[in-house]
Amino acid sequence: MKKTALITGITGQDGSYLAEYLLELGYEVHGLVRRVALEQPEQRLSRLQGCLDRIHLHPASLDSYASVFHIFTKQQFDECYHLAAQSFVAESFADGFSTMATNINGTHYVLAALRELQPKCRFYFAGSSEMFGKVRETPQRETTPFHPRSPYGVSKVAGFYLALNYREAYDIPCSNGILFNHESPRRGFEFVTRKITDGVARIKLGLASELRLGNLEAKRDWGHARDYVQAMHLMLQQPEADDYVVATGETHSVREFCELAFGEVGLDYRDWVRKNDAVYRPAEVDLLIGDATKARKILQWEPTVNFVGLVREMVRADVESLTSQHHEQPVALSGR
Ligand code: NDP
Ligand code: GDR
Repeated sequence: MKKTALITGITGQDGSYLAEYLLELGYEVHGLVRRVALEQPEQRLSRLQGCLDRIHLHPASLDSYASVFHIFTKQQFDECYHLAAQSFVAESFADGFSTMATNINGTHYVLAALRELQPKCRFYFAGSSEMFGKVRETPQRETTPFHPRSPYGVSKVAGFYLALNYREAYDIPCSNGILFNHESPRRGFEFVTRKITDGVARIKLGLASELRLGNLEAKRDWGHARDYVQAMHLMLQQPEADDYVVATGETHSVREFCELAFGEVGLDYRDWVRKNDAVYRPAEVDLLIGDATKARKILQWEPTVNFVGLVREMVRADVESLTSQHHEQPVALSGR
């Protein structure tokens, strides 16, 4: 029988890849979207262009329990992937209150509605390596204690424990993914990887003369979003709900990302990257590297894109997209 899934945050990077993946698997796919997205589909539904005619969208907001509850009264779901969140860590320092409201209350609303109306529906919570923050051990795994370093991190720890509590108290099949950074050509422009690859493309095409960044020494375990949404799906196929770290097990600095990305178009990042003190964070997460042994063993999950492949795909996509907007001739890359 055809399975039915609800994705909150379907308009985001992960939501769009997950929607495509579930469609490929034969699912009926539904998405929770803010009403404004339906009014401005070209901008706000741009990541869903490839599958818009095959999915069902429901207007709602994580700020309103009634709107979330209403979706579960209209349609039965086998699986619910709760991806919607204020996901930008830096913004959570600027406005911790709205980040907490969206990420904690929003998660609680979805769980409460499920408990009331569809307690058998499998639930995925988008937990994050930011929960480890000031890391207590390296690499980080499911048993590593949390020490979040931002309002965003705190909100994800709360969401994680809400999901766990609904599993233990009400027997709702809730699984937590603890996903390390994952990127793609669909990454939002404010995140450092996309800011770099977009900056590289602009500089290469003569549209910008510098790229202003903050902490180049921060280290992250970067994977590809397409691989990571498959892990989300695998988690909800297990007989028992559980929590899993999803990571590549490799860590690289923002500086290394710059070096590779600029190198991809034959440039030296040291000639173009300038320091911007304004984007340093009040509390930084210096180093993240995940141990995904449990996911590899139980879910049989493996990442397929490595660091070099990820950087290359993102740079090429940005060069191509800006070239088609600004130039008629294709731009030669470094030839590597
Ligand atoms: P994005 O920022 O790309 O997408 C966030 C989504 O949440 C968007 O669809 C956005 O909708 C939606 N959203 C935000 N606020 C609300 C609201 N009030 N009501 C309804 N929808 C809302 O995030 P990603 O796809 O990168 O990440 C998906 C999830 O995974 C997030 O929860 C994130 O915190 C978490 N995560 C991400 C990681 C990563 O590296 N990408 C790593 C670990 C966890 P709109 O388009 O309308 O703004
Ligand atoms: P992160 O991603 O905070 O890890 O959260 P981001 O790309 O924003 O930052 C990564 C690291 O780069 C440093 N940095 C900069 N960051 C940004 N955004 N802009 C800059 O100019 C810049 N210069 C240096 C940051 O200080 C940081 O150390 C992402 C989000 O997707 C979360 O939702 C998710 O939970 C985590 O990844 C895992």
